Amino acid sequence: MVLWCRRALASLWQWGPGGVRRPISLSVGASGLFGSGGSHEKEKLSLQDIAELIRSRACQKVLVMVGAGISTPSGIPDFRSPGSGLYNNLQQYHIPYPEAIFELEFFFHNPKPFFKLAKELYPGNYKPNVAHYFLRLLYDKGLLLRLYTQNIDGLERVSGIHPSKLVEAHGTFASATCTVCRRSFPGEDCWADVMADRVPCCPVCNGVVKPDIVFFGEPLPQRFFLHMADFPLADLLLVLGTSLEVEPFASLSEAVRSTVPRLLINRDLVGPFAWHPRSRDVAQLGDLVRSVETLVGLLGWTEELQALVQRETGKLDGQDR
Ligand code: CNA
Repeated sequence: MVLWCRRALASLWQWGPGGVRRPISLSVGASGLFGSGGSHEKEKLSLQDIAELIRSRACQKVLVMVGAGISTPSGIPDFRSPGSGLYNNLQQYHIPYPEAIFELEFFFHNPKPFFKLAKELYPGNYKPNVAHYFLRLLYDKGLLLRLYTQNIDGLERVSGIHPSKLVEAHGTFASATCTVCRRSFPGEDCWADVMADRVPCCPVCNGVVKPDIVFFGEPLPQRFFLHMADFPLADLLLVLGTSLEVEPFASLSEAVRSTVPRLLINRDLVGPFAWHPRSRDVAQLGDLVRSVETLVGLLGWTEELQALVQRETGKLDGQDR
């Protein structure tokens, strides 16, 4: 299973209605192609219903899929947000087209643009925000079946979610591999070079050492295959901050059973929520932090979340000093 981007399809929706919008909640599943959910078929859910399913523990196997949009409130630009996204700000990298920065062929031709971006995204530069800590609360309460992330910033780990509950589907900076002799290195071995704007090289064969970030055309990590066990088990799917344009990750959102409620928290309606809606889909559109705070309010977890954010941010600030 290799990584690829729906570039052709992407153009159909990625520049949809933009700008700042108030969060709104929609039931999007009028006639789901995959929504053969028997008695659930006509039942429309709201954000409040989703909160009640979690709060009452009617749903205890919550799967979460996230993308770059959960980290923009931490200050890390996503790919596709018009204006602020990396794809609109790549002039500084001198690349022929945006995806080139994550393409192997281009990397072998010129690895410098990727390492310039890597320097920006390297773990340690940013802190988790309320969205990460909301997911941490799900984990603390024993409700998180697994968190599938496309992000390479490592903020899910930093928020305190145990790695066994994570699938870092697009890889990690925690390790790196020589592109010539395939020797593996701890990620921190590259750190000094990346920070000094040098391309890290293998001490044995002098090949370029690439952090284990999955590029387009590369296979996904073995842990990605956990989806085959996880998705049939899930009783609720939360999808946060992703355009659902990168495959095979995007298609996971269709791998839960057709009766399982799916909640999208994102600025825009994306992926199957737009073009394969199911009857039990809910979309909370608008600013992600406000949407998460609304959900957390409905759950009655606001004070707990605030205390967690304060405690964990304090710990991280202490490490900075
Ligand atoms: P994307 O395609 O850029 O989509 C992000 C989505 O989040 C878009 O639909 C945005 O509208 C939405 N969004 C962004 N900020 C907010 C906000 N504040 N409130 C509400 N919605 C918001 O990113 P995807 O993750 O879908 O694409 C997958 C790529 C992006 C993966 O391969 C990642 O490795 C890659 N990426 C990761 C990071 C990171 O690790 N933080 C940063 C940039 C890109």
